[in-house]
Amino acid sequence: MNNFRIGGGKIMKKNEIDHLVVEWLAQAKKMVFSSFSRKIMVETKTSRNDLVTELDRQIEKFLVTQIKNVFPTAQIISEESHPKLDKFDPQQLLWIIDPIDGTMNFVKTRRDFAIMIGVYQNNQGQLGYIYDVMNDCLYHGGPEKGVFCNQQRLLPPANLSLNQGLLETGALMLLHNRCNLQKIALASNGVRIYGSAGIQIIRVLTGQAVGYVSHLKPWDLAAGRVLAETLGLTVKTIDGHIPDVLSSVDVLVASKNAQEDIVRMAQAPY
Ligand code: 2AM
Ligand code: CA
Repeated sequence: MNNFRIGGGKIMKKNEIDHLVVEWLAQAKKMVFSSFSRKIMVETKTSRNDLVTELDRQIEKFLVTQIKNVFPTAQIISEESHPKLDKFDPQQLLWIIDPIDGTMNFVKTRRDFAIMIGVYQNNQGQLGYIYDVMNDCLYHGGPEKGVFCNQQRLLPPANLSLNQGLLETGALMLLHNRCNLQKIALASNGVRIYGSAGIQIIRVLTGQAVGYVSHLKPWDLAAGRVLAETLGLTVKTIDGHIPDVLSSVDVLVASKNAQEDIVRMAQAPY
């Protein structure tokens, strides 16, 4: 679908929406860089390692305001202040935003974080954006146009098995051996952990890793899911089901062969 009803009887083409989002992300990047010259307020949320900063809130407010200006009827889910929808009409555009994915990395290292936006309609991913700000690489695309890193088109990664590639995951999930993950990790060529769903999904999109396993909330997955599915990767729950766009789940973004290996091993007795 290339035309979207945006409220007030108006229609907008998908590539016009795409241009707008790219412009907004360029402005968000400026906010990131200007934050480096001042002290940023950091607060904890559910635990001492679950952080939100003034910049998360500033970027979220900026993106939500821009979206609402252009799409008055848009449905928006965003991590810091709009984590749920009161009413949900699947036929209307749904915007899912993570203003900073990898906030701990932003605070501690000022790298390996991403700004992410996924646009959905009828439960189908339409457009996805993962902006690796510090490398100035915007991964963007959707089913019609394909997936790009800035202007460079990405080719679908090879369909490697688990034992032919690196596995991306989260430290806690691996330490606690959720879903048999230690055994799965040992069957791969090695494990990589970067503390950002967006940055780790990029590594699967670009064929640097064969899969990414994590417990993800809607805003952690929405953008990467559009891009991964467009490239022919699988996005499934760890028990092999199609994840609901609005649910928090143990999820796997992987090549088809690695996905089969991982689901089989996750279900094997411990
Ligand atoms: P976030 O920075 O947007 O919260 C590794 O920490 C990955 O898990 C990041 O993508 C992080 O995204 C996400 N995450 C989700 N819930 C988390 C939590 N409760 N604590 C820390 N990270 C969390
Ligand atoms: Ca976040």
